[in-house]
Formats: sequence, C-alpha cells, structure tokens
Amino acid sequence: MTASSLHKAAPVTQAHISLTRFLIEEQRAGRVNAELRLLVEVVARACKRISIAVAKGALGGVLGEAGEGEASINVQGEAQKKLDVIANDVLLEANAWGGHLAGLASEEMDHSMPIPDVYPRGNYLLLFDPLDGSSNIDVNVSVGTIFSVLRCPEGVTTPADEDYLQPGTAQVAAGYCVYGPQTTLVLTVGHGTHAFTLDREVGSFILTTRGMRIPEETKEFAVNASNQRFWEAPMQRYVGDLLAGKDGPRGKDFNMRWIASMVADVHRILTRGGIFSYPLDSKCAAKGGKLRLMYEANPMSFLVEQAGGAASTGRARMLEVQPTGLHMRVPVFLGSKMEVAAAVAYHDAHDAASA
Ligand code: P6P
Repeated sequence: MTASSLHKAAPVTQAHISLTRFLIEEQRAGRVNAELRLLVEVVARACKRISIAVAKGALGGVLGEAGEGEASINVQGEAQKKLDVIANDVLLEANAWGGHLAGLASEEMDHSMPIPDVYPRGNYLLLFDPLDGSSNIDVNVSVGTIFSVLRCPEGVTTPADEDYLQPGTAQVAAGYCVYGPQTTLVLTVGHGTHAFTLDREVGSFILTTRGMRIPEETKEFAVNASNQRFWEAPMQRYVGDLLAGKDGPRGKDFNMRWIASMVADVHRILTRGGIFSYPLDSKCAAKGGKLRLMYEANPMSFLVEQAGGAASTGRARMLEVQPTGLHMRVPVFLGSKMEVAAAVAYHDAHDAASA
C-alpha cells in the first residue's frame, strides 16, 4: 500500500480495535505493564476456548454433573457440572506456562495453587470463578467466567492462601466473560470499564463499548424473591417498598429481573442500569452470605465502580472488606449508585434503631 493510498484508508473506527490493540494502547499510556497485558490476553484466550465448549452443549457431551452423587460436590458444597471442571482446567492450563502469574485460586479448588516450579513465576495472582451460574448450563441460559487480579506480595515467591487475602481495592484488573447470545468480555484495569465482543469469524475480541456507564437511577431490581421470608428486616422493608411502586414510599413503579447467573444479571446492569442483590438471609447468614467475595463480589464491584456505580455489603463498601478466607461469602448490593445508596439507607436506619 503506497503512502498516498494509506492516507486514503478508511478511518479506523472503534469497531476495528481488538483487545490486543486496546491493551497495547493502555500499555503505551502507562496504564498496564507488559506482564499484565499478557495476563489479560491469556485469560481472554482461555475464555474463547470455554465459550466454544459451552456452545457445544449436548453435542459436546459436556452437560450434566461432573460425577455421581458425593463425587460431584465441590468445596462450595455445590454439585459440580462437567463444564465447571472443563472451564477450570482450561484456565489452569492456559495460565501455567506464561510467566505472568505467581499463583492462582479458583472457586472449584479448596486451596490456591502456586505456578508449578517447571515454569517461571510472575508478579500477579489470578482468582476466578471458572463458570459462574453453571446451574443454568443445562437449560441454555447465559453463564460466564469471572476473574480478579492481585499483585503477589513483595518478597513472596511461593504464594499461599493468605497471600490472596487482599481487599478489593488492591485489585489491578478484573473482568468477566459472558457466554450468551454474544460472547462478551468486560474488563477494567482501573481506568474505566470496557466491553469487547467476540468476532467468531476472526477469533478476536473487538472493542464494542469504551467506558460503560451505569445510570445513577433505576427502576429495575434483581433479587431471588423466593428467599423473601428469610431476609433480614431492612431487606424486607426495602423490597416491600419497591413492590409498593408509585403508590408507596418510592413513588415509582419498579420491574424485577432474576437470571440466577450473576454474570448475566451484572452485564444487564452495566448495560442499562439496575440493582443486583443477594442479601443475607437466615439460610446463608451462618456462612456470611451466598456469593463469594474474592472471585465474584470483588471483581464485579470493581467493574461496577469503574462504570460509575456502587457496590456494598449493605453496611460497608464492598471493595474495603478485609477477606478472612479464600472462599469467604458476603451479602451483595451493587449497581446504580442512587439505588444502592437507598438500599444501604434501609440497613443503616434499621441498625440505628436497633442500637
Ligand atoms: P440462587 C450462581 O450459582 C450464583 O453463584 C450466582 O451466579 C447467582 O447470582 C446466584 O448464585 C443464584 O443463586 O439462590 O438464585 O440460585
């Protein structure tokens, strides 16, 4: 192509910016280093492989539970699906040899795992839920991979579980890949939240939204309402007022959505606003909640805050929670900033009255 014709080339539009180009430009701007850029590329490539496995469904013999009876129960006490194991194995293999990680931790593994001695170790720790919402797989509803990136503590060459116990504010990157009608990677490296849609013909993630923004107000809430009778009093009041609609204290009608796949619910909220909640209830209170802090709540909260939203336990900013264990569970409220503040206010009022 001659110099003159180069100048006549179609202007590069956002549609032509691949994840690779986006990350190179972030590196040029000093927002990521080469090792973190490689880490995100490796995770994205693993997500492409998981997307292919998920899409095969029954044709790939990947539906159903991983084992018989007790054999399929994972560290969470949940029945492990075949695709949970496949997704976990894909992420472990993809991240072992690149030299960007010191170790990794997974929802599907009791303990963290240092990178094997046969490979060089890097400066980062990767935590992930390899396939969130996997109870939806067999009914063809969107599922996804969630990941969080921390720095390996200075001077630690063989990281152990306690080296991962850093608050969400320590994350250097976070993201998810939702396997739905589109396969979309949503990523933050601490400078906004951005969406990349997989072009299956080329095999590349293409930037489709630079700088996702969550509307501060919403009329849409996401909660598993079947747990209503088990909720704490402030949650009962909060949702009761949502359901009262325009004739109630909130003065407007609300809509409800619940996909039972956090990745899908959060993607909707990042796209059009809303509030997602999995509050404490008397069934899960003894465990601290249902959702896991390190590889569900923290990465989603980082993405949401970077998109102008808010994330709370109902009583504290999610990203400031000090982890006490790799699989620690927390109550979750996240999404449109003003609505999260409203939900928190119900908890504050209840606690003040009970003090
Ligand atoms: P429930 C999926 O198992 C998950 O961890 C989240 O993805 C989802 O939001 C939640 O649990 C669904 O829980 O009690 O409605 O099945």
